[in-house]
Amino acid sequence: MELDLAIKGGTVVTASDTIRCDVGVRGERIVALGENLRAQREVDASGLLVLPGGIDSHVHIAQPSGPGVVMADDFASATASAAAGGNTMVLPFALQQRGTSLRACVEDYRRKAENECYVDTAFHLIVSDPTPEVLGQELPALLKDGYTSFKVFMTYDDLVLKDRELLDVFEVARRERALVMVHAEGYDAIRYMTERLEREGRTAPYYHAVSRPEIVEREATHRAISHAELVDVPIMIVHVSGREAMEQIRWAQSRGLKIYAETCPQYITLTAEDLQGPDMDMSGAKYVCSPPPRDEESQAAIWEGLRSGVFQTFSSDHCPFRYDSPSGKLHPNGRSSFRWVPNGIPGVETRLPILFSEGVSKGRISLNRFVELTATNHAKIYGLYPRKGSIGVGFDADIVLWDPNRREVIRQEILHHGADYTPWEGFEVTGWPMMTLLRGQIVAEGGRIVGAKGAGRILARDVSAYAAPSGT
Ligand code: DUC
Ligand code: ZN
Ligand code: ZN
Ligand code: ZN
Repeated sequence: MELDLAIKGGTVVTASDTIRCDVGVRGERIVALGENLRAQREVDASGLLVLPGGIDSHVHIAQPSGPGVVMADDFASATASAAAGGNTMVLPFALQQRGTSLRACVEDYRRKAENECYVDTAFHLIVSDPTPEVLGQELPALLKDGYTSFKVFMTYDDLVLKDRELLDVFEVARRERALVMVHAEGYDAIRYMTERLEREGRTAPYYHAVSRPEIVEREATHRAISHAELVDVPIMIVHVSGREAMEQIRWAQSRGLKIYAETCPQYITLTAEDLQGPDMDMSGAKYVCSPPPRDEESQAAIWEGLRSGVFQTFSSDHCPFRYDSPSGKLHPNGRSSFRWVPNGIPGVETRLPILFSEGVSKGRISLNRFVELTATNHAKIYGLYPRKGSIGVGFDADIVLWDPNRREVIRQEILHHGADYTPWEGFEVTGWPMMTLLRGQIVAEGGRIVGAKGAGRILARDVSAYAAPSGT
């Protein structure tokens, strides 16, 4: 068979297997796995791992984040950063702003992304205004158009859903087979803590973490699970930060409920202490994200959950703001209280190296589990499998060549995102992406972007088998 590309001499890793073989590509797809494949274009992968391109199913790009606040990435910079970090697909959010049509919001994001992306993208929706029109017509129509998952929030003034609204939204998801992602932190408890801290004059960025302790996340996680059980709908609890919320999820899973869970690099590498900065100063804002990072005991719990299967996905929750900017972390209002510091940190480019280094290189998880947590499960859960998420005949040739022994120090100056800092400045890793291929074409190589802007497509997704209710 005539091949366009052969990746030769590497070790192919999937969620279940590790095999020495060549990978043959014709057009955009993998058409052969075998020995001694020959092609017009050959890439020498000896000494390297041949992994499915990373899929990051939780990133925020060009999302409105409050008055005067601007996200640091557009679709071009975010997807370039993703590609340089070994990813071939990202799933950002199309956020519905209250009082507006969900469809109009989606079209708006599509316009921003069209002809801008270096890797493939597909949008989740964020439902913030579940009117009868949205629940009855817009959402079902969008789900049929391939937007098969959406996120809901249990906190934030502009986004929070009341319990009754959550239940109504869950019911639509059950009926339409959509996968719901839940941001589980309790609105009222955060309000209470925030006002108490502000009264006491405790307003530095560090108190962001104090205002959202684990109990706040645990309570909301329990409530989300209970509502999902009542309706009988599977849900994905995103960005789980520590032991307390995780125990709720484990409990639900042990009872046979379809509760899925995601965690992120910040919860295995950062702690609330990082928000203190050197001197309880504004530099702690660089680490303000929600939920906040916890402590070392929680990090250990998250590792246990990654190993034992409580978590299905490991995403970045890339949500970049510039630090040294009045439209970013140093927004003028943020000096009066942590409550006005934009929530989120950049991480789409560093997700894979951090999990590989801390997980695989340090012997905490297997290589196959790494692939499952960073690519395969994202494709399966979000309706992209068997097109994306593995290396096998028929899959898109979305591949990253990975050097398991390469040592790097994460530094802002080597990254491609639009932020002006990384929370992992100086963090040492073993294992690094050397080449990223999107549907058979090289997008990033040796830390340089060589792909074409606009080569990334906006994809529709299938309904996910993971979204099927357990009952009838
Ligand atoms: N939730 C996210 O998913 N990302 C950033 C901030 C937030 O609250
Ligand atoms: Zn969230
Ligand atoms: Zn309870
Ligand atoms: Zn997020």
